[in-house]
Amino acid sequence: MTPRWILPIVAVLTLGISISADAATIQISMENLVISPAEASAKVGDTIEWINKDIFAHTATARNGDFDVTMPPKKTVTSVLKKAGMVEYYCRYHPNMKAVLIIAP
Ligand SMILES: [Cu+2]
Repeated sequence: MTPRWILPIVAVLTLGISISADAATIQISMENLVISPAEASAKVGDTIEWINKDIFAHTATARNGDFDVTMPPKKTVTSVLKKAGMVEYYCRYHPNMKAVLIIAP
């Protein structure tokens, strides 16, 4: 039989490993005034690579104020997600550009 004290240790180890191994980089691109994917899933600690393929600037501006990233024309900007939540965001210059980022804790 497994001693009782083993289980919490195993749980902590598994959790620790999964947190570090899971930090991912997610690419979100803006091209021809469209954000894709329109809905992306990520986790706190993940890096978003915002890729602007257009010849004008875009922003990824969270409606709840959690982030506001500006992408110069033809540039890629990275940001790290700090807060969980379902965040709707848009481009301040082109408000028709909208997408959702679902950030797991
Ligand atoms: Cu824009």
